[in-house]
Amino acid sequence: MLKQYSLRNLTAPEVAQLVARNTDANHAIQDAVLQIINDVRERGDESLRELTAKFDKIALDKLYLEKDDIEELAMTITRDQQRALEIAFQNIHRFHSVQLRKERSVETMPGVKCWREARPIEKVGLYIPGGSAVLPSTLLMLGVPARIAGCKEIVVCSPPQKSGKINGFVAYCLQLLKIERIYLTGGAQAIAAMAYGTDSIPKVDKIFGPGNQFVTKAKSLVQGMTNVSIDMPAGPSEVLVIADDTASPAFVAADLLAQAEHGPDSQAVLVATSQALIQQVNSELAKQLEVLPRAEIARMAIDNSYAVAVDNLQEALSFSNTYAPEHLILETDEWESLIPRIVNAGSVFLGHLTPESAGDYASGTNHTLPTSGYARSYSGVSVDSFVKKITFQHISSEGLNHIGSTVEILAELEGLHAHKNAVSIRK
Ligand code: HSO
Ligand code: ZN
Repeated sequence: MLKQYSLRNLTAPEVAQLVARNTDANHAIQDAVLQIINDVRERGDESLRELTAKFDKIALDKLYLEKDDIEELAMTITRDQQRALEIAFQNIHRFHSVQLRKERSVETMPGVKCWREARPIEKVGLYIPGGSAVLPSTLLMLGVPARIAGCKEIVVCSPPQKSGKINGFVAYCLQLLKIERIYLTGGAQAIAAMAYGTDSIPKVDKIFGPGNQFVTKAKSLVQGMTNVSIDMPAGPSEVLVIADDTASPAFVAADLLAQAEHGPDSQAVLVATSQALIQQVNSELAKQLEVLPRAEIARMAIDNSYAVAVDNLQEALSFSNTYAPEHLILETDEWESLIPRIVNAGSVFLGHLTPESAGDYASGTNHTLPTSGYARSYSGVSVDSFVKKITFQHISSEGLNHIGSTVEILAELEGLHAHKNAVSIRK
């Protein structure tokens, strides 16, 4: 059950300790991941085959599936399941389409025109976690904005299933996205393959996608070791629920468990305005856990989680801002007045009828979000993540008259005479 704290009794260092997560203090994860990265870098496909045999228990000959296989697998799912994936696809597409807005050009001085234009990142790598749960929804969350941005090459990696293939849902999503190949590799080795390239797997410019602590560590490490960039450190999933006496303990428990079932390292934090509410949620957790197929995983995550009692919603929000949750759910009638006070959060779910699950799958917002406190400085994945913005400027002779002397003076004061001359010679 959730451990209970009272914010009033916690010192600042105790709060800091409570909100710290995913720290890898003795570098055990880093050391293991570094070994994998170096092996893939040196031995390419051979290393990928060995690591897939070791971690996924599959002996692969060909490291990818193509159009025909994908088509065949996609046909194994029911029409209802296809419809649900199509609706999710459409809503995600609708929400992300408006993100490609053109900026207007600005004349900073008469004749000096500056503007920005977006260009797609040419080669992107999408990591789709497998593990104990396969997440086709993640393929939609990454593939849709990549398509809207216009990326030329979309490389998708996902660990193979026991069958040595992928599941039909992932296959159907590949079809919706018009992606004709998927690479059968997972974990830190998939990240290394996309960062360095192997005979089978192309090197990409940017790597996207959530994963366990190993995948997240691999993304951070390759970013420092090559010229590849990453979307964000998106590690084990987490939620923070703020609840007051208008909340339904059953709804709150359901939301905490939806997070907890992701993995034993997931975190589900409850911030409640009374101890009594925490107790009610705890007994709901016990009840709902009894019938959950993934109860064992969820129980471990709940045991790693906690509840904090606060005196009022303002205090709750201040704790949440310190925690900087990936997902924040406001289960209170007062949700609207709290919005302006939210400073750090990846994605926010408002009111009693807005479960995180809606955003995880189908409402339209992206579910690839910053975890482990990175919501302090990172945004979730969007179309912006798949483009870079290039600035342009044009100066006319009128413009040069206006700006010339300013540049000459600034160049002179920095002692950079060639800079000054590049203006003077044009006058
Ligand atoms: N909660 C996860 C996303 C997900 N949930 C996928 C279900 N499938 C990270 O935001
Ligand atoms: Zn989820």
